[in-house]
Amino acid sequence: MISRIDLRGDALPEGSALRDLLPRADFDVSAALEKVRPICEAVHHRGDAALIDYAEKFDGVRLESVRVPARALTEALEQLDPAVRAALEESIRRARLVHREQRRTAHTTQVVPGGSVTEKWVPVERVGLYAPGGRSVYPSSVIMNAVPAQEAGVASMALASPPQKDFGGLPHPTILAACALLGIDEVYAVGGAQAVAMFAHGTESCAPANMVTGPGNIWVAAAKRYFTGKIGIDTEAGPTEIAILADETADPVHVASDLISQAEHDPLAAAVLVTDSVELAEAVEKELEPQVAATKHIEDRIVPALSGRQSAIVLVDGVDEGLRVVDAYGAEHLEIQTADAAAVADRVKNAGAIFVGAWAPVSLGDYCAGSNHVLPTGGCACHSSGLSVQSFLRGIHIVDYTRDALAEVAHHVVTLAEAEDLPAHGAAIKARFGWKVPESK
Ligand code: HSO
Ligand code: ZN
Repeated sequence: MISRIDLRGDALPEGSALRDLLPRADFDVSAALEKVRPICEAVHHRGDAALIDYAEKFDGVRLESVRVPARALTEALEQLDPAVRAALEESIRRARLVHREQRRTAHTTQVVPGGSVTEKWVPVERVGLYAPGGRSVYPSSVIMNAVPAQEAGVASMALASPPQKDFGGLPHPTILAACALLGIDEVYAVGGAQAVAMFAHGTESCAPANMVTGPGNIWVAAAKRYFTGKIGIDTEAGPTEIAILADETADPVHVASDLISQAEHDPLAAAVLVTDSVELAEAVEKELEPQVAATKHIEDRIVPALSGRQSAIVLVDGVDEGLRVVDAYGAEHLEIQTADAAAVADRVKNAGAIFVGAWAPVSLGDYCAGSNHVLPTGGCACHSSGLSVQSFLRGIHIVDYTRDALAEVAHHVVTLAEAEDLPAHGAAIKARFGWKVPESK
């Protein structure tokens, strides 16, 4: 069901050559760009009318209005299964604990007497959250997007999610209930690329947002790329990935179940086991069969995900080589199931999030660890981090210099301006000192 890549014996190649040996899904966002362009343009020019037409075309419902009435949110919360409500509340509580501590306070650096730079942190004013419908109705993702935005102090937040035919054209009731729990009262029944376009341009019923975050399919990712520059985004969010670095101390039952847990998301989801133990590799291969057979989304997602070219068991000579492999891969989620897992985890450089030891599976992080589950995919972990309070803040430098502090450094500014052939830059300094460069002290 899952292929093997044997990297034992020879020395591992360096950098991108090593990365090229590792499996990865095809997720070609640029090819989808051309397809979303007309949708983005239609929403720009025709506003709500275009959103209503696309809902009919893609979601099979004719909407009166894209705005979800407040009463639908209250009703969804009232009808929510009490156990699901309790679990969502606990997830929110833990996420708040962690994200609250990411808040930043302004800091002033006294560069010279009379010259200072303060960095203040200002939340993005308005954020649009996207929550997918269809195969992935994830109220947990609403939490993971909303909590850091709220803890950052974002004042205005709206959510869009596709209208569901089976629910009278409203977004899925658990998404609405999650919004109600989080205090999000501005909700739109709009899906896909159209939702990103609605937030980017604004329409008659929805004011434009400065930033759009949230998971979605390739069309949502393409629309985010289309509008990058006009709006801020979180990540383009490709298919989910789990990598597990394990040695002979790992329990194959846990390893197999964790690989399957993320394969469950998508036929393109990636499950990669990196191990120096052939015994573990064999035991995991054996264990996958009955566990896959006993679960739900077998043929449509798990089997294609595990047997796809994006998934593999990678054999390495030792934990050191394993670390090089997982660093080259840069997984969205990385589990360390080795002896002394914390020390091994400490050495990892590239991963969206790291899960240490036998009792911290990715499923815990997906829902209730307190950590964020919006994480970089596709190897982006080597340059980006997961969603956090920081994602919703802008650091603004405030430069404050006195006359004396400017005079002291004026000759350097003028020299650099001349070196760059920008004499007017230098003149802006000289104008303040009778068109002369003040004497350097
Ligand atoms: N593992 C997914 C998030 C998720 N899992 C939502 C369950 N629900 C990407 O991090
Ligand atoms: Zn998941």
